[in-house]
Order: sequence, then C-alpha cells, then structure tokens
Amino acid sequence: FKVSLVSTSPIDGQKPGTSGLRKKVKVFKQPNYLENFVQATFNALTPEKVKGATLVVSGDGRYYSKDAVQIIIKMAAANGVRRVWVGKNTLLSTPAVSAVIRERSGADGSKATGAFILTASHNPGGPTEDFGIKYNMENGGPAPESITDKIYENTKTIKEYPIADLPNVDISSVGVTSFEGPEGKFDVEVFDSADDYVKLMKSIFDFESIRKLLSSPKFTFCYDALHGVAGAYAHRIFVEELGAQESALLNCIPKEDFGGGHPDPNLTYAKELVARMGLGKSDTGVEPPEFGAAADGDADRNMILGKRFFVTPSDSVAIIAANAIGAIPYFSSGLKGVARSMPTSAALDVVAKSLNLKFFEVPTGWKFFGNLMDAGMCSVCGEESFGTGSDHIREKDGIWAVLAWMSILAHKNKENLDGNTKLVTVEDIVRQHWATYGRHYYTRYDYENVDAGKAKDLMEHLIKLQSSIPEVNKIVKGIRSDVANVSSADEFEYKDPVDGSISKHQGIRYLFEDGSRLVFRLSGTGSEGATIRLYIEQYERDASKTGRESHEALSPLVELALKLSKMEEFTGRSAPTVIT
Ligand code: VG1
Ligand code: CO
Repeated sequence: FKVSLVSTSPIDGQKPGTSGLRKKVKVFKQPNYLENFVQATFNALTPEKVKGATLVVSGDGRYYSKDAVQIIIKMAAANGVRRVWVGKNTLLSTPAVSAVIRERSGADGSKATGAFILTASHNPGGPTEDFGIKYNMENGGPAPESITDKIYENTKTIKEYPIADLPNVDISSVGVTSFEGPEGKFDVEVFDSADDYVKLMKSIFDFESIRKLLSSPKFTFCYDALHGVAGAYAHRIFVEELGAQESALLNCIPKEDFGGGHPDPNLTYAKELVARMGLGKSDTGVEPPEFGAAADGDADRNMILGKRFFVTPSDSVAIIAANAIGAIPYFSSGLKGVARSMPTSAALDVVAKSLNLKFFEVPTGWKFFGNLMDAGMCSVCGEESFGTGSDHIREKDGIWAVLAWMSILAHKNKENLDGNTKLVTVEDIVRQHWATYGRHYYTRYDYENVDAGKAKDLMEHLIKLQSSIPEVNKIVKGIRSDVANVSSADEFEYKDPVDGSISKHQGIRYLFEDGSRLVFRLSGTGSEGATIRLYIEQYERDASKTGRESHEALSPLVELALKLSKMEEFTGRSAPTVIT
C-alpha cells in the first residue's frame, strides 16, 4: 500500500473527558474529526508505542464503529503500526479490551501496547446519538491525564496526518489479512471477541460452584445487556459455561443503536429488568428471579438486583470487598487494598477499617485506580456510578461484578442448594452487611443537558459559600434545623500516591459532623450542554435504623442540598432528569 499525507486544521472541542472523547455521531462524521483525534493520539505516544507496535481497535459496536475502525486501521498502517487486532464485528467490551492488552499473545508472541476503544459507554447510540473514542495504555487502563492533556494539545496544533490506501478489511470473520507497505508488513487480525475474556474469568472464579448455584431449581437469574456488547459475552458465560437458561438473558443481542434505548444500567433505564425483578410492585403475579443484573453499552458497568430489591453500587463494592476472600479464589490470599471514587459512599471505608485494609479515595474515572493497582496497592475498587472491578484488569468490569455476586451467593448457599433450606438471598446479604457495618443511605440526582453557563454559575456559587463555614451553617440551620453542622467544605483535590501527580477541581464537597456528605460535580462524559451531579449520603450506625426507605431517610439532606445550591434558581429545573 501507499501512504499519503492529508492536510488538516485543528477542530475545537476535542478535549477528552472523564473517559475519552464523546460527541454526537454527526460531529464525528465531520471531515477530519476522527482522523485529527486519532493522529493527535499517535503523536502523544512515544515512537515505540506506534512504530512496529501491536494495537487493539474495537468497542461496543455502536453506530459508526464499522466506519471508524476502517479509518483507524488505515491510519495505523500509515503511522508504521505493525499489526491491528480487531474483535469480530468490532465487538470488544471495555473490560475485554483491557484483558486482551494484558493477556493476549499473537501467534508470534506479539503483545498489544495500547488500544483505541470505540464507545460512548452508557450514552445512547445511532445516527442522531453519541459516538466516542478513548485510548488505553499497555497496562490495559485508560490513558492518564498526562497523555490525555497531550492529546488535547496536539488537536489544537495538528496540520496533517498520514493515511494508507488500503481496501476496507473484512471484520466479520476471524482471520489475518496481510499487507505490504513502505515500512514493511502490516497485519489486521480479526479474533473472537469473547475467548480471552472468558479464559480470564475462569481463572478468577470457581465456575463449578457458580454452576451448581445456577442449576439449583431454587435459584433463578436474569441478565439484561440493554442491547450492549455485554450480550456477546453473556450467552457464552452464563448459558454455555454456567448452565443458565436461555430465557435468563434479556436484550442480549448487541445492536448499533441499543434498540433505541439508553444503555445505562440503572433503575430508570433498565426498565424491563426492573419490572421482571418486581421492584416497586408488591405482587407481579409471576415470582421474580432471585438475582438480576444489567450492563451498560460497553459492559463495564453493572447493576445488581435481588428479588424486589436494589443494591446501591456503593454498597455492592463494599459487600464484594467484605466477602471476597472466602468466596472468590482470585482473592484467596487476601486483598492488597481497596479504593473508591470520591463521590462513592463511605460504605467501603468502613469495611476497609474493620478488615484493616489499605484504603484510597480517588477522583471520578477509572484511570485513577490503575496506578494503585500497578503498584500492588489495590485489589478491589468501585464507583457509585455502577462501576465495580478489581486488579485482574485496569477497567471496571460489569460481568466480573455479576460473577463476584454469584460467587458470594454460591459460597453462602453451599449447604442450602438441596433440600428444603431457604436460600440466603441478595437482600439477606445486604441487610446483614448493614447490621454489621452500618448503612450509608445514598442517592444521586442528575440534571442532564443543563445550560453550561448556568451550571458553571451554580458551581461557582457553591465554591464561594465555602469560604466561611459559620456562614454556611447559618444558612443550613435556616433551611433544616434537623441536620448536623457542616464541619468542612472544599473542592476535592487528589495527589496520586504513586506518581505524585495532582488533580484539582474534582468536585465540591460539604462534609457534615455526623459523617453525612453533599457532593456536587459536573459530568465529564456528556456530549451536549452540562450535566450537574448531586450526590447525597448519610451514615446510620444504629442497626435498628438501617431499614428505612432511602428516600425518606435522605429527605432532609435532599431539601438542604437543593436550597443551598439554589438548584432551581440556577438551572430552571424543579426536578432531576435521573435519580439513582
Ligand atoms: C461518569 C461516572 C463515572 C464513570 C464515568 C465513565 O462520569 O460518573 O463514575 O467513571 O462516567 O463511565 P461523569 O464525569 O459523567 O460523572 V463509562 O461506563 O461512561 O465509561
Ligand atoms: Co461504560
């Protein structure tokens, strides 16, 4: 093939957010838009990560992925990349990409040193919806801020990019296509999307014990992939490997537009699963399954449900950490440490303290966990946004979280599968956890697609207030006399304990004397306007008071947060778009 240089000019707004660059498809389809970003990424890497390197390119299969993968293949060839690995039909979940970088070897022993992941995760897909791209490093994790900052700088000065005149490569069947270019050979290898990932899961969990649980008539299960890429793994793992019924799978055929839905596994968007699990209804006629779970578009998120019961993601990571050692073979020699993102509830902190584990609080976004894991300081981590994972890879992992819960259920029910003994349920496990460690009542309010200027004004108002705590407390008491005093308030700043890098402005915190917290952040994953996230948390140690309705327990703090921030005044919104 031949390489030609295309001249281009910088395009505004290519700053990667919490997890890569996410924009409307029509933005990505502008001339040179994707090309500029891809070249800016190549230019941000050291030469040996490009020339002669092996790169993975794949994603959640959303609309525009098939075009994007061909463009990236041609640019990779032109930049001197040796080979590109593509999951069949461009499908690889975000955790599977991480696993492929870390675990897969080519026939000649080659290893990948990076990946372009094509996804906008939980954002809807289709011609009028979102596309996204992010780069992951050789540890399998998202590029750190030092690299994403460089990418952004490069997008502001880019003048040209090289591209090869290759024909489109058939990515619908497994196999290698080889080309000869000016700098030698270039291969595109299409491989099975699930093989490497399934192998990794089998090395972590005791599949035999999970299989026994799933085959017990007392245990019923339902998994909703929301038409995301998790469907490509769910059949293989849950049905073929673990013996679940076909009928346990809901929306497990990956679709370019996620069937028109919003592939975000929460109580608002995973409607079908929520209905099947009987949440919000006392009697559905049919008995709901014992255990249910859902994934987002790129399968790194998870929602865990019991029968008529919701497990908050903050509780989920705490419960996995508390039970991992006995239930999951991968952790049999102990946990190196645990970590959560700042807005995630402190349920994990309590477990860490009681089990005497190293504990870290990092900014939102998975990239911050990677350094801790690489340094051997963290085994299990999670975010309130339905993200849970471990150091088996460097991304959060939706199916891993489901297998972790299945392992805990299998472990606790070892003796209960036969005969008439009642199973220990998801709800039992959570209530037992609250009785032992106390409960963190928790909720998140999202105000999506708010005017960006007004969102900024609200944040500035909240920062200004922080300059005088006595003044804040006067206002607080005027709004709700029944909440505790604010003890401190700040903008969260993180110093990475491994490389010393500092990340500022990571969310506004109001911390109360009784351990309650209010956190305000602007989302970094939206593609239009601004999204304000408000996180509300209250700790209850008294075991007799841990069974309240979350909504009711948190109502004083919710009222306070809305009035303190002047939410309606600034945004014109009397209610959030999503509550989780
Ligand atoms: C959101 C979540 C964050 C998560 C990120 C990527 O970011 O809050 O916890 O890591 O999405 O998840 P933000 O900046 O919008 O709050 V995913 O599944 O979209 O890769
Ligand atoms: Co995701």
